[in-house]
Amino acid sequence: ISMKDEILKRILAANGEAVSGQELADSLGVSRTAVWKHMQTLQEEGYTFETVKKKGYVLTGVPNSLSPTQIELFLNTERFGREIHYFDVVDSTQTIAHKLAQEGAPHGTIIIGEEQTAGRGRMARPWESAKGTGIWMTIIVRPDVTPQQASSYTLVVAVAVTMAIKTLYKHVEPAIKWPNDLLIKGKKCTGILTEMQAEADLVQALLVGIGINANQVESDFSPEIANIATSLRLEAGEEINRAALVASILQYLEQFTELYVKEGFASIKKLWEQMSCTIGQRVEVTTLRGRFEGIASGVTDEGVLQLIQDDGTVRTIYAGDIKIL
Ligand code: BTX
Repeated sequence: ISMKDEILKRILAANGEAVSGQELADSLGVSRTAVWKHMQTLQEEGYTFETVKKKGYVLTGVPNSLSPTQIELFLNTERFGREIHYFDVVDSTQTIAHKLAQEGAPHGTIIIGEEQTAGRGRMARPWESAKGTGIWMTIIVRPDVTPQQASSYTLVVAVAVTMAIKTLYKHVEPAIKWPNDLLIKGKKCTGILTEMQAEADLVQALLVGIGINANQVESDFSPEIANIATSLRLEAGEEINRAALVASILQYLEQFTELYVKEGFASIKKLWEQMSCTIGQRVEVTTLRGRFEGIASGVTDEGVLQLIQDDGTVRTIYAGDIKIL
């Protein structure tokens, strides 16, 4: 931890009380001028301070940034988010995650970009990732499961993100659209993309991409998605603290991942079904094999969607896109 971060930690720990520059200098073994220079840098990063005469610095504002320092302020996990790779601009956090995972990055490593120039969804569809507005993050997860079992992990992630949003923003009600979207009042606020590095029967790593529209206003979305997308800020009516949300997601995801590895998706299925807006609905499913219509009746213990077609037969859907009719 750098001297600047150490100073920041102490000021944050003071919880709104003044911290004297002289005391900082003495206890850290540096000069007053050095402390003052670090304070300047912190201000350039977006922290704001008030100087109280004879008392010292009082923190009055933190930047809405996803820098490791910001996230660590809120982080309560053991392994998730304990290694953070943070970038201003990336093509896609997925690409970086693939490379880091191959190089042996530990379970729980996260990659965050303030902006993605080539953010992607499933089937190489583009994912809009404007600068500083959203959470564009990939988590490297190394669960002890088979590649076959891993296909339901996306649903586990959806539950964790939903829990985090509901905990921090009580009036926002996201609903999960099978398999990988969170909708608020029918509009998409979150997309999840899970990719895998595996050998025959062993998962090396899951690369869990999470894209959350946090602080966009309507004019931030391109015309292509303006009618189908929303942001948490638009729904909650307040500025979203992205670092706090990231920390909360990581905490829920760490818990649910442990449960999922021990007891399988079945242990999370009830929660998933409660949070889903898909089950019980008439839907149209587009898969690589064709288009099917029917009632989405539930998911199996493996996370596979069950569709009751009009002739009464049940079709199992492993992958596809759903339109709620
Ligand atoms: P998806 O294939 O389900 O959804 C992609 C579709 O969603 C697009 O075709 C477009 O219609 C719509 N869309 C694009 N951008 C947005 C947006 N910002 N908000 C709402 N709708 C949008 C969903 O794929 C999975 C997305 C994962 C994104 C994360 S971000 C971090 C990581 N890095 C990366 O490149 N992808 C993941």
